[in-house]
Amino acid sequence: MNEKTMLDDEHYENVLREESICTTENLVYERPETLLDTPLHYCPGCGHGVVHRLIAEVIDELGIQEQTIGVAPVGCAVFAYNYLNIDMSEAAHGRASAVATGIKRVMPEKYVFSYQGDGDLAAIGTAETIHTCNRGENLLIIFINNGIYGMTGGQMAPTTLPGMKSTTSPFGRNVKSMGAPLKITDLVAQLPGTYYVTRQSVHKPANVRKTKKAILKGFQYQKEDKGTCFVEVVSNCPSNWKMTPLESNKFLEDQMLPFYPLGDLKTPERKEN
Ligand SMILES: Cc1ncc(C[n+]2csc(CCOP(=O)(O)OP(=O)(O)O)c2C)c(N)n1
Ligand code: SF4
Ligand SMILES: [Mg+2]
Repeated sequence: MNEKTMLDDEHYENVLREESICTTENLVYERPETLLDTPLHYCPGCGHGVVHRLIAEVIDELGIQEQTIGVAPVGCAVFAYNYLNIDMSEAAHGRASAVATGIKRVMPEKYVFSYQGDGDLAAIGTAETIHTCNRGENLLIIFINNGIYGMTGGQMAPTTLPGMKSTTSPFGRNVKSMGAPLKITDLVAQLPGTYYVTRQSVHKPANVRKTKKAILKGFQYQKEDKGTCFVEVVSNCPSNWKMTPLESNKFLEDQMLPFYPLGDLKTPERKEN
C-alpha cells in the first residue's frame, strides 16, 4: 500500500468516526421550528440574529407559533418576517407599537410583540412608545439598543454614548450641542402601564440565557393580561462601530453597560424603579 492510499484510508476512517458521532441522540443544538432555514442578512457578530433565535426558541417552548404576531418596522431587522415562521406585519418607522396595539386590540387572544431598534423606538417612534407604555397595552416590546442607526449607515441615535463617533457626530457626541443619550427604558419604567421592564444583552452566553428568560416572561405576562412588557437588549453594531465582532463586544461591555446597566427596572415584585 503506498503512502497516499494509507492516508486516504485514514481519512476515510476519520470520516466514518465523525459520521457516527453525528446522530440524533448526540444532538445538542437544533434550529427552532419557528426560525426559518434562511441565511440571515445580518453582519457577522451582530446581536440581531441572536435575539431572533431567542424569540423563536421561546415561541417553540410555549407552543404559540400559530398564535403569535410580530411587528417589525424599518431598520436592520426590517426582514425579520423572512426569518421568523409566524405571522408578521410591517410598520412604518417608529410606529410598530401603535400597529401592535391595533393588532392586539382586534385579536386579544393572540400574543403580539414589536421588535424595534433604538433609532426607531427612541427617536422616530418616541411618542408611540411612550403612549403605548402609558396606556399599558397588553403586548411585548423588544427593543434592540445598539447605540446607532445601523441600517442607514451609522448616524447618531438618541442612545449614542457621549463622545461616541458616528457619521453625524464624527468628532464624538457632544452632549452640550447634541443632548444627552436618552435612557428611554428608565423612562417607560416610570409609567403606570408598564408591568415588566428589563435591560439585558446577548454578548455572552450567560446574558443570552437571561435575555431568553426575559422574553419568556414577557409572553407569559401577556397571557395573564398584565400590561406592557418591555425588554431592552443592549446590542452591538460591529459594522457601523467600525470594529470586529470581538472588539464590539468588548466595547459593549466596557462602554455601553456602565451607561446602560443590565437588570430589571420594574418587576411585579418591585413596581418602582
Ligand atoms: C419615517 C422614516 N424616517 C427615516 C427612515 C430611514 N431609516 C430607515 S432605517 C433607519 C435607522 C434604523 O435604526 P435603528 O432603528 O436603530 O435600527 P438598526 O438598524 O440600528 O437595528 C432610518 C433612519 C425611514 N425609513 N422612515
Ligand atoms: S449594520 Fe449593524 S445592526 Fe445592522 S446588521 Fe450590520 S452589524 Fe447589525
Ligand atoms: Mg440601532
